[in-house]
Amino acid sequence: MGLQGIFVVEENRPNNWPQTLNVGAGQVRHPSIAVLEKYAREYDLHYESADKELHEVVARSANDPRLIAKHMNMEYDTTDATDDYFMLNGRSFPYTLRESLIHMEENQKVKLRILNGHTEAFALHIHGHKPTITHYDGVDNGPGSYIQRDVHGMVPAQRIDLELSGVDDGLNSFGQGIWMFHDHVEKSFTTNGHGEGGDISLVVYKGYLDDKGIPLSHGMSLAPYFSKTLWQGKYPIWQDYDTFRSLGLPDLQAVVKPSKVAVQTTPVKASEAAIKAAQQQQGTSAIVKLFYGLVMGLLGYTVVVKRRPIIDFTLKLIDFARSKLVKK
Ligand SMILES: [Cu+2]
Repeated sequence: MGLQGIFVVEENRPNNWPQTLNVGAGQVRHPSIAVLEKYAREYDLHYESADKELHEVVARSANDPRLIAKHMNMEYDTTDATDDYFMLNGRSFPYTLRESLIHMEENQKVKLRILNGHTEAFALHIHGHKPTITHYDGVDNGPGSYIQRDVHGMVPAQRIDLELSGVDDGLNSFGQGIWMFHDHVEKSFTTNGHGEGGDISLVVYKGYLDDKGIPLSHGMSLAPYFSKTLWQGKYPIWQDYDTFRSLGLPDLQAVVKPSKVAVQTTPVKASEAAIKAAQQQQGTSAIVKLFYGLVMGLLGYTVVVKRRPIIDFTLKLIDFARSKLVKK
């Protein structure tokens, strides 16, 4: 959380004019000449998360930097913090489907610049494709470093550039259609604790969009996802998959009782006898320990103070033993 963005430095070449500001959606509408020489399109994918408690801390600080600093550093505990919202280019599912799609065409290559702005690790998975990493934090380390794989892991603040290929050869692409892409860290496909949400979006091939630019779905409507009931957590997202009601009607009002309680919330009290026994044990052992401490202290003190006579006595003893041995 915080102010973040992707700052792209383009090659210093004549006519290499890039788009200077890319807001929302992710698609770079006017990529540089250098990018267009290799790719059909370019997308910025900025992943970010937000903790509603932190948001609340800042909101009640009246825009006063002193209050913000006090609340953030002394009240808000980062070690206990958990993110509640996971976004791709500032949007969470289903609004990513409206604004952060990756458009593909067969045999085309698309450039993706990805920033992990989450507070935790991130694992980008583009279904049906195996993209190739070309740049690490903006650095091209040469062909030996280009790695093609299924899931690209990133730690916080890392950036990678990927080449997404639409060559349908069972390696680069598994064919045209609609493919999900998302962070494989499970909590990041939730929104305020409800699934599905978070930073899920789709790679959509040409011909798989409706006239409004929304991905075509088969046998179901995406409309309920764009209603209030979804983000209020009142719409169980998979229920419409059984359109013929072959499973009967779900009993949404059923009361669920957990079979066991994982976390004890009521304090456990020890019996009177156990408390007495513990007190007795603690009492005697403390006095005994004190006595031992006193004895050891006195002994140490005596050894230090009377060290001269002790050393003399020891030397005499050694001399005596030696003289006895020599006589023999
Ligand atoms: Cu996946």
